[in-house]
Amino acid sequence: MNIRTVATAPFNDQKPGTSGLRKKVSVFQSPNYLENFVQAIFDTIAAPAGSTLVVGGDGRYYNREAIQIILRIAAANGFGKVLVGQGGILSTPAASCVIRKYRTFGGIILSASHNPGGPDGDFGIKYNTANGGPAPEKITDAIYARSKALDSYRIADAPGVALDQQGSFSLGGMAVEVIDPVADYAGLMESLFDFEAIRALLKGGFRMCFDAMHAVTGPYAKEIIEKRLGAPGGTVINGVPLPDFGQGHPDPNLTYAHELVEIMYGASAAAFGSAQAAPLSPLPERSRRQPDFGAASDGDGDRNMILGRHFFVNPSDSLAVIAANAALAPGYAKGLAGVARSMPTSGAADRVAAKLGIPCYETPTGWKFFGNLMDAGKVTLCGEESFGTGSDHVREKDGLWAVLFWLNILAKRGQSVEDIVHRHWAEYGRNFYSRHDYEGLPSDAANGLMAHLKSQFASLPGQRFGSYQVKLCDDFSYTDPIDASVSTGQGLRVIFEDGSRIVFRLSGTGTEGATLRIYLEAFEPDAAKQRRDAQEALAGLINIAHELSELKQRTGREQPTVIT
Ligand code: VG1
Ligand code: CO
Repeated sequence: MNIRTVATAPFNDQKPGTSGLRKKVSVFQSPNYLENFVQAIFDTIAAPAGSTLVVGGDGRYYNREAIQIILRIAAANGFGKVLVGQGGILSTPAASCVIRKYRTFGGIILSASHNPGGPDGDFGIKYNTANGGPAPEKITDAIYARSKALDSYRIADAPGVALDQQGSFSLGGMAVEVIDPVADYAGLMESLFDFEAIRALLKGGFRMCFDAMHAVTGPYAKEIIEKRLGAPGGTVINGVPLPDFGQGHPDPNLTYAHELVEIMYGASAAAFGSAQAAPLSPLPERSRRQPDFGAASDGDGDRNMILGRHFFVNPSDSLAVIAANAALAPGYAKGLAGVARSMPTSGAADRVAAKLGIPCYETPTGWKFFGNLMDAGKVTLCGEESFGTGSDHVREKDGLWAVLFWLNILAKRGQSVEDIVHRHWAEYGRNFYSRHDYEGLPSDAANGLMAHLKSQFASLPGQRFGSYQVKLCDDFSYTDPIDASVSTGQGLRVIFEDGSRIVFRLSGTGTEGATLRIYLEAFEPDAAKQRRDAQEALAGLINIAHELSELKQRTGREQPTVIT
């Protein structure tokens, strides 16, 4: 095999964010950009010669080209074998599953998740370790440091591998195995949930719709929901992964999954969710009677949105409902070791954990912080308010897993989605919750707003705003209970005497300007007051958030771009 060492100049902007390195496609296409980052990963992880790697992505534009480059660099860096999903496809949870099942050294996942794709869209790359989870900060920091010092990379001069055909191939002496991207994952799902009960539910007239948003979950959902569970053909919509996601924004929320929202809400959909809801098109034939259950997943298949008929399940509530009903699924019947949630996620899961007598951990935003807890056997379920739920079956959040968990619960309880959530609130109380995103802000304005908030922290405790009195404010910092690593600057918290909270954070996944996220939470124990609209219930906190942050003066915005 002919290996070339190519001289290169380091880039200074290859710092991984909340979930890997994400940039515009054009940035990744610029000479040596991808090559440098991949070499920085390989230099950092120092895999023994002959190690096996997993490579796959969400099918977005540049996925195939990037995989060919990565394969040639892997061959030149001494890897013995690479497992690649057919067509270059592996959803994020499926990649995690494959890394674990075949005990590989690690894996590279190509995705910018819910960010739009296409030549003008985003691309991303993320390294996962042998446990199947996103590399912890210790490693991503080291990759970044290496990327700033890199002066060459190694690449094999070899023709590309045909990715569309399963089988074993050779690339300059390194084995490349093109695998079925769905089979291992589907098998794992079948081992966790009561497929027979779900099959019976779907046979009995229960109707569902799954929106794959033209992204990676299409083939997975068709195999599992339509083929193995017997849902009628057409249950999965937008089920073919497209390089530009059909020019959509593959983010399963009320704003971007509007086709599903129209189906589930019918004509009243406009009243829900987004400040920017698209105008409704005439109802398609199939939505005359809305399905009982609706779900969507994101670009790389790790997020999920759960809907009932005319009903939205807040992701924080979804985690709590799954925790409370976990014993209904065979894979979780033996009980939960504990649960974990990201700091901005509502405390609904904490209440379930307290009742179950199990610990609940609060981590910074991003799935990489759950890995140590799961590896140590301290938690079984994890969740984030950003439509992410998962368990220790893999080390990534998992969209379809959450959908199947809900189907399992629905099959066993025989109640509607709405009923289950209402009963949950009546039992545990309701944590009213919402996140307001302000996208595309100038970075200076966003940083100034955060600094301004922080500057008030010393004087805020004790101050009253209407019925709310500030108890404490801080900049969230986390000490990992397993390896004692410390992560600072993870979000500004304003906590009130009654437990209500406002959290301010800047996104670490965007590629343009800054995105400010404002997370709002208020607890309502009184069942008679729980069925209000969340925005209405949180109106007081929203005003305080605007006042404290000088949002309008500093950004010129009054309305968020996305409300969830
Ligand atoms: C967002 C979410 C976070 C999630 C991350 C990756 O990060 O808030 O909860 O883990 O995306 O999800 P940020 O830094 O933009 O708030 V995914 O599905 O984009 O891999
Ligand atoms: Co994702």
